[in-house]
Amino acid sequence: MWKKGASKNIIDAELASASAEDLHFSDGRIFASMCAQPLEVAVEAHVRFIEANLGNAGLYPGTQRLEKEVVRAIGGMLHHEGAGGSIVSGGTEANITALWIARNVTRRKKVVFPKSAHFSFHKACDILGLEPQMVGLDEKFTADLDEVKRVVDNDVCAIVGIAGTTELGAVDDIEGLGALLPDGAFLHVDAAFGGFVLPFLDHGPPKFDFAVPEVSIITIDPHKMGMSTIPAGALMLRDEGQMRTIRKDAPYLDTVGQAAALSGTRCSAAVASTYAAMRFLGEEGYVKLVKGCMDVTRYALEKGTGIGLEPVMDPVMNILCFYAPDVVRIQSEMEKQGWKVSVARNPESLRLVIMPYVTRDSVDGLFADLEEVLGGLDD
Ligand code: 0PR
Repeated sequence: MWKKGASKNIIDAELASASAEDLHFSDGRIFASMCAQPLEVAVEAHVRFIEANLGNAGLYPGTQRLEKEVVRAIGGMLHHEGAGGSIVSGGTEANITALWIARNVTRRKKVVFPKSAHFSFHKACDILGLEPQMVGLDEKFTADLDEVKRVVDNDVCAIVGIAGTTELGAVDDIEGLGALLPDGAFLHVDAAFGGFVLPFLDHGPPKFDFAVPEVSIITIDPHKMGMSTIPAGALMLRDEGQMRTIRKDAPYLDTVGQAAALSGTRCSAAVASTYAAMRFLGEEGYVKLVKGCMDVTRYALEKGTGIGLEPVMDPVMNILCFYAPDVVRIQSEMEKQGWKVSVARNPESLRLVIMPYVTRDSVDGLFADLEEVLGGLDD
């Protein structure tokens, strides 16, 4: 610990130097992040609500009202105006909480999810003492329904479907999973990434949300394609009453004396930030944003095929993967050129996430260097 405090100028210089070591979205070189550069209006909202803590909601009726409005807006976007829920720290917390609720309601143990599921489901099973039952993928890289059918039984607490897989952006057949749901089990949809993309696509997105009657809970992250600040995830429930199954007494709190969230102190600035982003963009703004991302994604697809790369699948959303030889080496060679790309494992491929800050110019730059790297692979 420092003995004496430092001046603002010194702190500012130290922070500036640390920040200069970081990569920034504005550099146009990051193709491996699922978080966006938050909107200015969202950053300002975040700062304004920096001290709010919905962990003690009684002190913050205004923030609480904003949270209700945000939840209602997201519910409407997901075809259920009456949905309940809360703003949480991100997809991991939302997924853990979803399975926590499912376990407490059903008192069952088995969770069925595709191997494309985010690793937060393994964390959730670990913490909650649930049994993961992983199923393989079909030729569309979505949960294999035949396998799901084989493994479901009356021990199933939840089936998980992914609406926008982390690696490929594939969307599981949520209606198909719903048809296989055993009585009383939950259908949880992880739309952490896809939730702010699918509703705004112009090519007839697959049904993934509360429009599918079996869907019980949805994870959707404002801090990914929602343009909010980190940490903002959302847990959306068809039946808000189920939140009571995770409620704990907290008699000293200046609220109803009960808390129903995994976190105690909650970063409520993210509520304001999400409100600001959604209010500022509106549906029209997101349609435009997603269209921009999809245009750049298709442009990148052409660029890739133009240099002889084969896409793993036609991109449903703004994630694009190409088969390539020795992808790990390509990734590290690209890193030497200052590009951050990632590697998907299922199947092994070069993965590009085309977030709103990715421009055609940076795509041009990336593929020019990628072509050189590919040419030099035999050396
Ligand atoms: N569900 C899906 C489908 C996800 O893709 C992710 C995160 C989560 C849940 C968990 O969300 P949180 O990270 O908000 O808890 N997917 C990315 C990942 O873990 C997140 C990410 C973001 C990765 C920014 C890199 C990065 O620079 O790979």
